[in-house]
Amino acid sequence: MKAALVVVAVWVGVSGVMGGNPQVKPTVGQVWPSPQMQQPNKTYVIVRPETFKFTTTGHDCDILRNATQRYMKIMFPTKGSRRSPIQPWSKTEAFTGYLDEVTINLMAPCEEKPYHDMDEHYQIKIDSPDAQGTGTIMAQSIWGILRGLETFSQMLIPDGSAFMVNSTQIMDFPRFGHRGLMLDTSRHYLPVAVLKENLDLMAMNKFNVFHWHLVDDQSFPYVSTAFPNLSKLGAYTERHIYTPANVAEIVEYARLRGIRVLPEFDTPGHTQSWGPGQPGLLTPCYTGSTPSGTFGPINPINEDNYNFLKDFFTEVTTKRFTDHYVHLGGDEVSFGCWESNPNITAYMAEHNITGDYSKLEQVYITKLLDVIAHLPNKNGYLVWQEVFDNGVKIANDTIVHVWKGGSKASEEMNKVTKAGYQTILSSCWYLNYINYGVDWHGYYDCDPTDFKGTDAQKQLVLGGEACMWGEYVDRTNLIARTWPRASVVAEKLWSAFDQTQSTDAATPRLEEHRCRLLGRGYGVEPLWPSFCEADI
Ligand code: CP6
Repeated sequence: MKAALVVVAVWVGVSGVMGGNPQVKPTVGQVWPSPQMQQPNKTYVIVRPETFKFTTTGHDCDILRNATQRYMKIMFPTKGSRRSPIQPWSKTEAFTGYLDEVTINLMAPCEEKPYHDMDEHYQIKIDSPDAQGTGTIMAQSIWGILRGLETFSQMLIPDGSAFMVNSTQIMDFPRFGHRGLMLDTSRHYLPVAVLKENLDLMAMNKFNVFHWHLVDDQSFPYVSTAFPNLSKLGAYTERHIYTPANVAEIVEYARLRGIRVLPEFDTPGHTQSWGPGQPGLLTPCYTGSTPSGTFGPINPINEDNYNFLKDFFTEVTTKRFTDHYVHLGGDEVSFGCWESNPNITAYMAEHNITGDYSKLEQVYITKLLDVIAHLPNKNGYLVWQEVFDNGVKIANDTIVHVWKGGSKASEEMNKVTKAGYQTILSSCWYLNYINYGVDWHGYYDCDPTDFKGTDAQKQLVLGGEACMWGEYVDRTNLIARTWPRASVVAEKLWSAFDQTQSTDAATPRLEEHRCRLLGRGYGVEPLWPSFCEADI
């Protein structure tokens, strides 16, 4: 990482064009999210779909072969739209040759799966010393190559039956290591095909974490082999589920795109759907001295529950999901049911915490974290901010997920990092809120390091996530409501701080990006009154 940054600094010094006016026309061929450094050139090369190919000179692997095949189809679709630029192409530009081959140079062996803080640097050089253009995508890691391929695919400017590409140099890397998108598959079931479509779009926006909020109060679609009743009795139907094969399919689809799958199993609140399949798990609520038949959060005083959680999370982290991290939730625990239960009242008296229900929540979380600390794979974990807010003792390397406060989350970011915890931000990126009118400026004006704090504190900010909660979203509107609004967050998390300060500058590029995604066949919604050739 360090070495690469030194190279980068020298390179900026030479080019000195960074942060130039991103509104230069045409916007077609400009890359979203904006590369850290790009040196445009006056000359262009021509790419002919019939003759173009990717070759590899460095290391090779399944991820790379899959990616080059995928990008050939993305760049040169056999059916579907081949669109002309939004802005008329100026024929005065200089064409200096044909680019028939882009060489992919992966300089170190492939890594098997994506992980937090993986290297995503890459460089692209397009040149035309003579009539034959040359192109290379270079990186130290397969993840950088994937990002570079996406960038290259966006540089193609449709022109009749061929494409033009600027003879440019790009040196690029992400500003933040954690660039996530959260989807909720409990409020509404999302078919595997839609989740894959969403992963395609994530890759096209250089997101690298799919945070999968799998289960919640409304349904339990996740199939556990150790506890099959959870989904048998907790899913909407026996078809609205994610089998082990489905999960493997999603994890693999994401891996091939350099995307981690971060599963969330939110407890002790938001667990109504767990109840039917696991008797004794939830707290029985009482009316007076008799059980009312309704249930509350996980029952923290039933010791059997911790054995269940140990077996459940062992399966999740060893058999289904491959990421080092798991998200443990811990948000929005309501205390009413605990208050009504006489056994809980007695327990609290015994432990000298009478009346202090956040202390009881702490008892639960502390024991859960003890379970997690002893998992076979020694997984890391994230929690929603309440766990920190309520003063629960959490491990030093816990990642605190800040989601409250809308655009005023800076005080919380300050507190969390002052306490020495790593953090990711979502507060200002709740995509489930929608407005009439242009509603992405707020996402673009939000910055995860925009809080009072020392440099050391800012170093603890790993990035952020856009969240799409599922109460009003199912397969019919997921893609349109999420995209291209999530693209705005993607650029904030990838591109340099100085490049992402102006919504005006972003506007024509975002418009072009939306049209590009539409042209690739995704039902992404418009941002304002606009025209996109791919519309018809
Ligand atoms: N479900 C869970 C939710 C929300 C949260 N957790 C939520 C809260 C406020 C808004 C949207 C979603 N639906 N489990 C909060 C993290 Cl505005």
